[in-house]
Amino acid sequence: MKNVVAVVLGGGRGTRLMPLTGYRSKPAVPLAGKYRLIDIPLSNCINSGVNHAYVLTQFLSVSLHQHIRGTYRFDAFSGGFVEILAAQQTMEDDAHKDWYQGTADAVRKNLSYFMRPGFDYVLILSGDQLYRMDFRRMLEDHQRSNADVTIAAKPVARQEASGLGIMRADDSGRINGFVEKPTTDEQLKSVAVDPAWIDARGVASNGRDCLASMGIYLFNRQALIELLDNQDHSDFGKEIFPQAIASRRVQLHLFDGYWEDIGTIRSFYEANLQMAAPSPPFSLSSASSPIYTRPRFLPPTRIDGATISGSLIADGCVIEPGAVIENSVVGLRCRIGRDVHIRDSVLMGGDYYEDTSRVAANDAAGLPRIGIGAGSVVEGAIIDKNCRISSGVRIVNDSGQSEVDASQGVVVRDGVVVVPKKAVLPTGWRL
Ligand code: ADQ
Ligand code: ADP
Repeated sequence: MKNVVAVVLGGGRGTRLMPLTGYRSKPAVPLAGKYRLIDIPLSNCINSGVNHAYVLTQFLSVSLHQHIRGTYRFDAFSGGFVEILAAQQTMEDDAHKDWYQGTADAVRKNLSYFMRPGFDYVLILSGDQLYRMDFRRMLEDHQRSNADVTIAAKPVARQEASGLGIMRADDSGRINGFVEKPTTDEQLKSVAVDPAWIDARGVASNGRDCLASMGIYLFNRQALIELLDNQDHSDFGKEIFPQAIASRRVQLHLFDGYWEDIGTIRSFYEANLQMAAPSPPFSLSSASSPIYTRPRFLPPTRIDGATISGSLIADGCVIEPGAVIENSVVGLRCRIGRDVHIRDSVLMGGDYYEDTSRVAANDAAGLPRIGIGAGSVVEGAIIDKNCRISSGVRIVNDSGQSEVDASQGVVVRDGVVVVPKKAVLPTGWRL
Protein backbone atom coordinates (compact mmCIF):
# COMPACT_ATOMS: atom_id res chain seq x y z
CA MET A 1 0.00 0.00 0.00
CA LYS A 2 3.05 2.27 -0.07
CA ASN A 3 2.04 3.67 -3.42
CA VAL A 4 -1.43 4.73 -2.19
CA VAL A 5 -2.03 8.26 -0.92
CA ALA A 6 -5.25 8.97 0.97
CA VAL A 7 -7.15 12.23 0.66
CA VAL A 8 -9.77 12.78 3.36
CA LEU A 9 -12.51 15.26 2.45
CA GLY A 10 -12.77 17.01 5.75
CA GLY A 11 -15.83 19.05 5.05
CA GLY A 12 -17.32 22.05 3.39
CA ARG A 13 -18.72 24.83 5.55
CA GLY A 14 -19.91 22.28 8.08
CA THR A 15 -23.33 23.94 8.36
CA ARG A 16 -25.13 20.63 8.92
CA LEU A 17 -23.18 20.10 12.13
CA MET A 18 -23.57 23.63 13.48
CA PRO A 19 -23.08 24.69 16.26
CA LEU A 20 -20.51 21.90 16.82
CA THR A 21 -18.56 23.33 13.88
CA GLY A 22 -18.89 26.92 15.08
CA TYR A 23 -15.44 26.93 16.69
CA ARG A 24 -13.67 24.07 14.99
CA SER A 25 -13.41 22.42 11.60
CA LYS A 26 -15.56 19.36 11.05
CA PRO A 27 -12.77 16.74 11.27
CA ALA A 28 -12.01 18.02 14.78
CA VAL A 29 -15.54 17.44 16.14
CA PRO A 30 -15.26 15.17 19.21
CA LEU A 31 -16.70 11.65 18.85
CA ALA A 32 -17.55 8.90 21.35
CA GLY A 33 -16.11 10.69 24.37
CA LYS A 34 -12.43 10.72 23.43
CA TYR A 35 -12.00 10.59 19.65
CA ARG A 36 -12.47 13.11 16.86
CA LEU A 37 -14.26 12.50 13.54
CA ILE A 38 -10.98 12.42 11.62
CA ASP A 39 -9.79 9.43 13.68
CA ILE A 40 -12.17 7.09 11.82
CA PRO A 41 -10.87 7.47 8.24
CA LEU A 42 -7.27 7.83 9.42
CA SER A 43 -7.47 4.69 11.58
CA ASN A 44 -8.90 2.78 8.62
CA CYS A 45 -5.98 4.01 6.53
CA ILE A 46 -3.33 3.01 9.06
CA ASN A 47 -4.93 -0.39 9.69
CA SER A 48 -4.89 -0.96 5.92
CA GLY A 49 -1.24 -0.01 5.59
CA VAL A 50 -1.87 3.44 4.07
CA ASN A 51 0.29 5.89 5.98
CA HIS A 52 0.36 8.84 3.62
CA ALA A 53 -2.69 11.04 4.06
CA TYR A 54 -3.87 14.57 3.39
CA VAL A 55 -6.89 16.07 5.12
CA LEU A 56 -8.72 18.73 3.10
CA THR A 57 -10.69 21.20 5.13
CA GLN A 58 -12.31 24.54 4.45
CA PHE A 59 -10.92 26.17 7.51
CA LEU A 60 -8.28 25.27 9.96
CA SER A 61 -8.87 25.11 13.69
CA VAL A 62 -6.25 25.01 16.39
CA SER A 63 -7.77 21.81 17.73
CA LEU A 64 -7.45 20.00 14.39
CA HIS A 65 -3.81 20.95 14.15
CA GLN A 66 -3.07 19.91 17.73
CA HIS A 67 -4.92 16.66 17.32
CA ILE A 68 -3.21 15.60 14.08
CA ARG A 69 0.20 16.67 15.32
CA GLY A 70 -0.22 14.88 18.63
CA THR A 71 -1.68 11.66 17.22
CA TYR A 72 -0.39 10.73 13.79
CA ARG A 73 3.36 10.61 14.16
CA PHE A 74 5.35 8.21 12.06
CA ASP A 75 8.97 7.29 12.41
CA ALA A 76 11.50 8.40 9.85
CA PHE A 77 11.89 4.93 8.34
CA SER A 78 8.20 4.51 7.52
CA GLY A 79 8.06 7.88 5.75
CA GLY A 80 4.42 8.21 6.80
CA PHE A 81 2.62 11.53 7.28
CA VAL A 82 -0.77 13.12 7.80
CA GLU A 83 -0.99 16.68 6.54
CA ILE A 84 -3.78 19.19 6.65
CA LEU A 85 -4.52 21.31 3.58
CA ALA A 86 -6.88 24.14 4.46
CA ALA A 87 -8.75 26.15 1.82
CA GLN A 88 -8.04 29.37 3.66
CA GLN A 89 -4.33 28.82 3.10
CA THR A 90 -4.53 28.24 -0.64
CA MET A 91 -6.49 31.36 -1.53
CA GLU A 92 -3.53 33.32 -2.70
CA ASP A 93 -5.15 34.90 -5.73
CA ASP A 94 -8.60 36.06 -6.77
CA ALA A 95 -9.38 32.83 -8.59
CA HIS A 96 -8.97 30.94 -5.31
CA LYS A 97 -10.84 33.41 -3.12
CA ASP A 98 -14.00 31.35 -3.42
CA TRP A 99 -14.57 28.37 -1.19
CA TYR A 100 -14.05 25.03 -2.90
CA GLN A 101 -16.98 24.51 -5.23
CA GLY A 102 -17.41 20.84 -4.36
CA THR A 103 -15.55 17.64 -3.57
CA ALA A 104 -13.82 17.30 -6.96
CA ASP A 105 -12.92 20.98 -6.92
CA ALA A 106 -11.31 20.56 -3.49
CA VAL A 107 -9.19 17.68 -4.82
CA ARG A 108 -8.34 19.55 -8.05
CA LYS A 109 -7.13 22.65 -6.20
CA ASN A 110 -4.68 20.51 -4.21
CA LEU A 111 -3.77 18.02 -6.91
CA SER A 112 -0.11 19.00 -7.04
CA TYR A 113 0.40 17.62 -3.51
CA PHE A 114 -0.97 14.18 -4.41
CA MET A 115 1.12 13.84 -7.56
CA ARG A 116 4.39 13.19 -5.80
CA PRO A 117 6.44 10.49 -7.46
CA GLY A 118 5.66 7.10 -5.94
CA PHE A 119 1.92 7.66 -5.47
CA ASP A 120 0.24 5.49 -8.09
CA TYR A 121 -3.20 5.45 -6.51
CA VAL A 122 -5.28 8.14 -4.82
CA LEU A 123 -7.81 6.94 -2.24
CA ILE A 124 -10.49 9.57 -1.62
CA LEU A 125 -12.45 9.30 1.64
CA SER A 126 -15.18 11.23 3.43
CA GLY A 127 -14.42 12.74 6.79
CA ASP A 128 -17.82 12.22 8.36
CA GLN A 129 -18.54 8.52 8.22
CA LEU A 130 -18.40 5.77 10.80
CA TYR A 131 -17.20 2.42 9.44
CA ARG A 132 -14.34 -0.05 9.52
CA MET A 133 -12.92 -1.11 6.17
CA ASP A 134 -9.80 -2.78 4.88
CA PHE A 135 -8.72 -0.77 1.86
CA ARG A 136 -6.34 -3.56 0.85
CA ARG A 137 -9.35 -5.57 -0.34
CA MET A 138 -10.48 -2.59 -2.39
CA LEU A 139 -7.06 -2.22 -4.03
CA GLU A 140 -7.04 -5.95 -4.86
CA ASP A 141 -10.42 -5.64 -6.60
CA HIS A 142 -9.20 -2.52 -8.36
CA GLN A 143 -6.07 -4.18 -9.71
CA ARG A 144 -7.75 -7.46 -10.56
CA SER A 145 -10.32 -5.73 -12.74
CA ASN A 146 -7.84 -3.34 -14.34
CA ALA A 147 -10.00 -0.41 -13.29
CA ASP A 148 -9.32 3.30 -13.72
CA VAL A 149 -11.54 4.08 -10.75
CA THR A 150 -13.15 1.88 -8.09
CA ILE A 151 -16.10 3.02 -5.98
CA ALA A 152 -17.03 1.27 -2.72
CA ALA A 153 -20.69 0.28 -2.78
CA LYS A 154 -23.14 -0.78 -0.12
CA PRO A 155 -26.53 -2.39 -0.84
CA VAL A 156 -29.39 -0.21 0.47
CA ALA A 157 -33.17 -0.25 0.31
CA ARG A 158 -34.98 2.11 -2.10
CA GLN A 159 -36.20 4.33 0.75
CA GLU A 160 -32.60 5.29 1.53
CA ALA A 161 -31.56 5.90 -2.05
CA SER A 162 -32.60 9.54 -2.39
CA GLY A 163 -29.71 10.76 -0.20
CA LEU A 164 -26.99 8.79 -1.96
CA GLY A 165 -25.29 8.17 -5.30
CA ILE A 166 -26.85 4.98 -6.75
CA MET A 167 -25.07 2.72 -9.24
CA ARG A 168 -25.75 -0.20 -11.51
CA ALA A 169 -23.05 -2.62 -12.66
CA ASP A 170 -22.68 -5.38 -15.24
CA ASP A 171 -21.71 -8.96 -14.41
CA SER A 172 -18.03 -8.10 -14.19
CA GLY A 173 -18.74 -5.37 -11.63
CA ARG A 174 -18.15 -2.56 -14.12
CA ILE A 175 -20.42 0.38 -13.36
CA ASN A 176 -22.72 1.25 -16.25
CA GLY A 177 -25.20 3.56 -14.54
CA PHE A 178 -24.73 6.28 -11.89
CA VAL A 179 -27.36 8.71 -10.62
CA GLU A 180 -26.53 11.10 -7.78
CA LYS A 181 -29.38 11.25 -5.27
CA PRO A 182 -32.19 9.92 -7.47
CA THR A 183 -35.52 11.59 -6.72
CA THR A 184 -37.97 10.21 -9.29
CA ASP A 185 -39.15 6.63 -9.72
CA GLU A 186 -37.81 6.70 -13.23
CA GLN A 187 -34.33 7.64 -12.08
CA LEU A 188 -34.42 4.93 -9.44
CA LYS A 189 -35.54 2.28 -11.89
CA SER A 190 -32.71 3.20 -14.24
CA VAL A 191 -30.09 2.21 -11.66
CA ALA A 192 -31.81 -0.37 -9.43
CA VAL A 193 -30.30 -3.86 -9.65
CA ASP A 194 -31.77 -7.33 -9.33
CA PRO A 195 -31.18 -8.39 -5.69
CA ALA A 196 -29.98 -11.73 -7.12
CA TRP A 197 -26.96 -9.82 -8.54
CA ILE A 198 -25.96 -8.95 -4.97
CA ASP A 199 -26.70 -12.44 -3.58
CA ALA A 200 -24.58 -14.00 -6.34
CA ARG A 201 -21.59 -12.04 -5.02
CA GLY A 202 -21.72 -13.53 -1.55
CA VAL A 203 -23.64 -10.68 0.13
CA ALA A 204 -27.18 -11.36 1.37
CA SER A 205 -29.29 -8.71 -0.36
CA ASN A 206 -32.35 -9.24 1.87
CA GLY A 207 -34.38 -7.60 -0.85
CA ARG A 208 -32.16 -4.51 -1.16
CA ASP A 209 -31.96 -3.55 -4.78
CA CYS A 210 -29.88 -0.36 -4.79
CA LEU A 211 -26.09 -0.11 -4.70
CA ALA A 212 -25.05 3.11 -2.96
CA SER A 213 -21.76 4.88 -3.41
CA MET A 214 -20.13 5.10 0.01
CA GLY A 215 -18.14 8.19 -0.97
CA ILE A 216 -14.95 6.05 -0.95
CA TYR A 217 -13.07 6.18 -4.27
CA LEU A 218 -9.81 4.68 -5.51
CA PHE A 219 -8.31 6.37 -8.59
CA ASN A 220 -5.36 5.55 -10.76
CA ARG A 221 -3.17 8.60 -10.70
CA GLN A 222 -3.43 9.41 -14.41
CA ALA A 223 -7.19 8.79 -14.52
CA LEU A 224 -7.68 11.29 -11.69
CA ILE A 225 -5.61 13.95 -13.46
CA GLU A 226 -7.58 13.52 -16.67
CA LEU A 227 -11.02 13.36 -15.07
CA LEU A 228 -10.40 16.52 -13.08
CA ASP A 229 -9.24 18.38 -16.17
CA ASN A 230 -12.59 20.11 -16.64
CA GLN A 231 -13.33 23.20 -14.57
CA ASP A 232 -17.08 22.70 -14.99
CA HIS A 233 -16.98 19.45 -13.06
CA SER A 234 -16.77 20.31 -9.39
CA ASP A 235 -18.40 17.33 -7.69
CA PHE A 236 -17.58 13.61 -7.92
CA GLY A 237 -21.15 12.37 -7.47
CA LYS A 238 -22.93 15.01 -9.52
CA GLU A 239 -20.56 15.41 -12.45
CA ILE A 240 -17.40 13.30 -12.54
CA PHE A 241 -18.86 9.79 -12.17
CA PRO A 242 -21.99 10.09 -14.35
CA GLN A 243 -19.60 11.13 -17.17
CA ALA A 244 -16.66 8.87 -16.34
CA ILE A 245 -18.59 5.60 -16.57
CA ALA A 246 -18.93 6.01 -20.33
CA SER A 247 -15.27 6.55 -21.13
CA ARG A 248 -13.41 4.83 -18.28
CA ARG A 249 -13.40 1.52 -16.54
CA VAL A 250 -15.20 2.44 -13.31
CA GLN A 251 -15.53 -0.59 -11.11
CA LEU A 252 -17.53 -1.41 -8.03
CA HIS A 253 -16.20 -2.79 -4.74
CA LEU A 254 -18.99 -4.41 -2.74
CA PHE A 255 -19.04 -3.86 1.04
CA ASP A 256 -21.73 -4.77 3.55
CA GLY A 257 -20.35 -3.96 6.99
CA TYR A 258 -21.57 -1.20 9.30
CA TRP A 259 -21.39 2.19 7.58
CA GLU A 260 -23.09 5.42 8.68
CA ASP A 261 -22.92 8.97 7.45
CA ILE A 262 -22.57 11.13 10.58
CA GLY A 263 -22.62 14.54 8.93
CA THR A 264 -25.87 15.83 10.49
CA ILE A 265 -26.72 16.59 14.12
CA ARG A 266 -29.30 13.80 14.24
CA SER A 267 -27.08 11.11 12.67
CA PHE A 268 -24.08 12.22 14.72
CA TYR A 269 -26.15 12.04 17.91
CA GLU A 270 -27.59 8.62 17.11
CA ALA A 271 -24.24 7.12 16.08
CA ASN A 272 -22.69 8.24 19.38
CA LEU A 273 -25.51 6.68 21.39
CA GLN A 274 -25.40 3.47 19.37
CA MET A 275 -21.76 3.06 20.33
CA ALA A 276 -22.84 3.12 23.98
CA ALA A 277 -25.50 0.40 23.45
CA PRO A 278 -24.90 -3.10 24.90
CA SER A 279 -23.97 -4.74 21.56
CA PRO A 280 -22.91 -1.79 19.47
CA PRO A 281 -23.14 -2.21 15.69
CA PHE A 282 -19.83 -0.33 15.52
CA SER A 283 -17.46 -1.45 18.22
CA LEU A 284 -14.61 0.79 19.30
CA SER A 285 -12.67 -2.16 20.61
CA SER A 286 -11.03 -4.36 18.02
CA ALA A 287 -7.74 -6.17 18.37
CA SER A 288 -6.96 -6.17 14.66
CA SER A 289 -8.23 -2.73 13.66
CA PRO A 290 -8.18 -0.29 16.56
CA ILE A 291 -9.40 3.28 16.36
CA TYR A 292 -6.53 5.63 17.18
CA THR A 293 -6.69 8.94 18.94
CA ARG A 294 -4.45 11.32 20.83
CA PRO A 295 -2.83 9.66 23.87
CA ARG A 296 -3.45 11.68 27.00
CA PHE A 297 -2.19 11.40 30.54
CA LEU A 298 -5.47 11.50 32.36
CA PRO A 299 -6.37 9.82 35.65
CA PRO A 300 -8.98 7.04 35.74
CA THR A 301 -12.58 8.14 36.11
CA ARG A 302 -13.78 8.32 39.70
CA ILE A 303 -17.34 7.15 40.36
CA ASP A 304 -18.85 7.44 43.80
CA GLY A 305 -22.28 5.91 44.35
CA ALA A 306 -23.71 6.65 40.93
CA THR A 307 -25.94 4.39 38.81
CA ILE A 308 -24.71 3.98 35.26
CA SER A 309 -26.10 1.82 32.47
CA GLY A 310 -25.49 1.49 28.73
CA SER A 311 -22.96 4.32 28.65
CA LEU A 312 -19.43 5.15 27.58
CA ILE A 313 -17.45 7.01 30.23
CA ALA A 314 -14.15 8.52 29.07
CA ASP A 315 -11.02 9.14 31.18
CA GLY A 316 -10.57 11.78 33.82
CA CYS A 317 -14.22 12.19 34.89
CA VAL A 318 -15.60 12.65 38.40
CA ILE A 319 -19.13 11.37 38.97
CA GLU A 320 -20.68 12.20 42.33
CA PRO A 321 -23.15 10.27 44.54
CA GLY A 322 -26.73 9.90 43.41
CA ALA A 323 -25.99 10.59 39.74
CA VAL A 324 -27.92 8.44 37.25
CA ILE A 325 -26.52 8.05 33.74
CA GLU A 326 -28.36 6.03 31.11
CA ASN A 327 -27.64 5.39 27.45
CA SER A 328 -25.16 8.24 27.17
CA VAL A 329 -21.63 9.19 26.22
CA VAL A 330 -19.65 11.04 28.88
CA GLY A 331 -16.50 12.64 27.47
CA LEU A 332 -13.07 13.45 28.88
CA ARG A 333 -12.78 15.29 32.22
CA CYS A 334 -16.56 15.52 32.79
CA ARG A 335 -17.58 16.60 36.24
CA ILE A 336 -21.06 15.29 37.06
CA GLY A 337 -22.53 16.65 40.30
CA ARG A 338 -24.72 15.00 42.93
CA ASP A 339 -28.11 13.66 41.87
CA VAL A 340 -27.67 14.69 38.25
CA HIS A 341 -29.81 12.69 35.80
CA ILE A 342 -28.43 12.17 32.31
CA ARG A 343 -30.29 10.16 29.72
CA ASP A 344 -29.80 9.65 25.95
CA SER A 345 -27.19 12.38 25.82
CA VAL A 346 -23.70 13.07 24.49
CA LEU A 347 -21.41 15.08 26.77
CA MET A 348 -18.15 16.07 25.15
CA GLY A 349 -16.40 16.92 28.40
CA GLY A 350 -13.77 19.49 29.19
CA ASP A 351 -10.43 20.52 27.69
CA TYR A 352 -8.86 21.20 31.07
CA TYR A 353 -9.35 20.95 34.82
CA GLU A 354 -10.00 24.15 36.74
CA ASP A 355 -7.64 24.57 39.66
CA THR A 356 -8.92 25.55 43.09
CA SER A 357 -7.92 29.21 42.90
CA ARG A 358 -9.75 29.56 39.59
CA VAL A 359 -12.84 27.85 40.97
CA ALA A 360 -12.80 30.20 43.97
CA ALA A 361 -12.48 33.26 41.71
CA ASN A 362 -15.29 31.99 39.49
CA ASP A 363 -17.47 31.26 42.54
CA ALA A 364 -16.98 34.82 43.71
CA ALA A 365 -17.93 36.07 40.25
CA GLY A 366 -21.00 33.80 40.15
CA LEU A 367 -19.64 31.67 37.31
CA PRO A 368 -20.52 27.97 37.63
CA ARG A 369 -17.80 25.33 37.33
CA ILE A 370 -17.20 23.46 34.11
CA GLY A 371 -19.44 20.39 34.27
CA ILE A 372 -23.00 19.59 35.28
CA GLY A 373 -24.16 21.05 38.59
CA ALA A 374 -26.07 19.17 41.32
CA GLY A 375 -29.62 18.08 40.63
CA SER A 376 -29.59 19.01 36.93
CA VAL A 377 -31.42 16.91 34.34
CA VAL A 378 -30.07 16.36 30.81
CA GLU A 379 -32.07 14.39 28.25
CA GLY A 380 -31.81 14.04 24.48
CA ALA A 381 -28.97 16.54 24.31
CA ILE A 382 -25.46 17.12 23.04
CA ILE A 383 -23.35 19.21 25.40
CA ASP A 384 -20.23 20.59 23.75
CA LYS A 385 -16.94 21.08 25.59
CA ASN A 386 -16.21 23.37 28.54
CA CYS A 387 -19.89 24.14 29.30
CA ARG A 388 -20.75 25.50 32.73
CA ILE A 389 -24.09 24.06 33.75
CA SER A 390 -25.14 25.27 37.19
CA SER A 391 -27.34 23.35 39.64
CA GLY A 392 -31.02 22.56 39.13
CA VAL A 393 -30.81 23.12 35.36
CA ARG A 394 -33.20 21.23 33.06
CA ILE A 395 -31.88 20.58 29.55
CA VAL A 396 -34.82 18.65 28.13
CA ASN A 397 -36.82 19.31 24.97
CA ASP A 398 -40.11 19.05 26.94
CA SER A 399 -42.24 20.69 24.28
CA GLY A 400 -40.80 18.48 21.49
CA GLN A 401 -39.63 21.37 19.31
CA SER A 402 -37.71 20.31 16.23
CA GLU A 403 -35.72 23.51 15.52
CA VAL A 404 -34.86 26.35 17.91
CA ASP A 405 -32.30 29.07 17.19
CA ALA A 406 -29.67 30.28 19.57
CA SER A 407 -31.81 32.96 21.22
CA GLN A 408 -31.87 31.09 24.56
CA GLY A 409 -28.21 30.09 24.63
CA VAL A 410 -28.84 26.60 23.31
CA VAL A 411 -30.16 25.39 19.97
CA VAL A 412 -32.41 22.54 18.92
CA ARG A 413 -31.53 20.76 15.66
CA ASP A 414 -33.61 17.83 14.36
CA GLY A 415 -35.18 17.64 17.84
CA VAL A 416 -31.79 17.29 19.57
CA VAL A 417 -30.87 20.00 22.09
CA VAL A 418 -27.31 21.24 21.49
CA VAL A 419 -25.53 23.29 24.13
CA PRO A 420 -22.69 25.12 22.34
CA LYS A 421 -19.10 25.10 23.53
CA LYS A 422 -18.39 27.23 26.63
CA ALA A 423 -22.09 27.95 27.22
CA VAL A 424 -23.03 29.10 30.72
CA LEU A 425 -26.46 28.04 32.03
CA PRO A 426 -27.35 29.64 35.38
CA THR A 427 -29.06 27.99 38.36
CA GLY A 428 -32.58 26.80 37.58
CA TRP A 429 -32.27 27.41 33.81
CA ARG A 430 -34.66 25.43 31.63
CA LEU A 431 -35.45 25.22 27.92
P1 ADQ B 1 -22.69 13.75 0.08
O1 ADQ B 1 -22.29 13.23 1.41
O2 ADQ B 1 -23.97 14.50 -0.02
O3 ADQ B 1 -22.68 12.56 -1.01
P2 ADQ B 1 -20.77 15.81 -0.16
O4 ADQ B 1 -21.57 16.82 0.56
O5 ADQ B 1 -20.16 16.18 -1.44
O6 ADQ B 1 -21.55 14.57 -0.56
O7 ADQ B 1 -19.66 15.30 0.88
C1 ADQ B 1 -18.75 14.25 0.71
C2 ADQ B 1 -17.65 14.46 1.73
O8 ADQ B 1 -16.82 15.52 1.31
C3 ADQ B 1 -18.10 14.83 3.14
O9 ADQ B 1 -17.20 14.26 4.05
C4 ADQ B 1 -17.97 16.34 3.15
O10 ADQ B 1 -17.75 16.81 4.44
C5 ADQ B 1 -16.77 16.54 2.27
N1 ADQ B 1 -16.79 17.80 1.53
C6 ADQ B 1 -17.83 18.36 0.87
N2 ADQ B 1 -17.46 19.50 0.28
C7 ADQ B 1 -16.15 19.68 0.58
C8 ADQ B 1 -15.21 20.70 0.29
N3 ADQ B 1 -15.56 21.73 -0.44
N4 ADQ B 1 -13.96 20.57 0.79
C9 ADQ B 1 -13.61 19.52 1.54
N5 ADQ B 1 -14.46 18.53 1.84
C10 ADQ B 1 -15.71 18.60 1.38
C11 ADQ B 1 -21.47 11.85 -1.31
C12 ADQ B 1 -21.52 11.31 -2.72
C13 ADQ B 1 -22.65 10.30 -2.86
C14 ADQ B 1 -22.45 9.21 -1.83
C15 ADQ B 1 -22.38 9.83 -0.43
C16 ADQ B 1 -22.07 8.79 0.62
O11 ADQ B 1 -21.70 12.40 -3.64
O12 ADQ B 1 -22.65 9.75 -4.17
O13 ADQ B 1 -23.50 8.27 -1.90
O14 ADQ B 1 -21.33 10.80 -0.39
O15 ADQ B 1 -22.10 9.39 1.88
P1 ADP C 1 -12.09 21.81 20.45
O1 ADP C 1 -11.96 21.51 19.02
O2 ADP C 1 -12.51 20.57 21.18
O3 ADP C 1 -13.03 22.92 20.72
P2 ADP C 1 -9.88 23.57 21.21
O4 ADP C 1 -9.51 24.21 19.93
O5 ADP C 1 -10.64 24.42 22.16
O6 ADP C 1 -10.66 22.18 21.03
O7 ADP C 1 -8.58 23.05 21.89
C1 ADP C 1 -8.59 22.76 23.21
C2 ADP C 1 -7.23 22.39 23.62
O8 ADP C 1 -6.75 23.31 24.60
C3 ADP C 1 -7.17 21.02 24.23
O9 ADP C 1 -6.28 20.24 23.50
C4 ADP C 1 -6.68 21.27 25.64
O10 ADP C 1 -5.72 20.31 25.97
C5 ADP C 1 -6.05 22.63 25.59
N1 ADP C 1 -6.05 23.34 26.91
C6 ADP C 1 -5.24 23.00 27.90
N2 ADP C 1 -5.39 23.80 28.96
C7 ADP C 1 -6.32 24.70 28.66
C8 ADP C 1 -6.93 25.81 29.37
N3 ADP C 1 -6.57 26.13 30.59
N4 ADP C 1 -7.87 26.49 28.71
C9 ADP C 1 -8.25 26.15 27.45
N5 ADP C 1 -7.73 25.13 26.76
C10 ADP C 1 -6.75 24.40 27.34
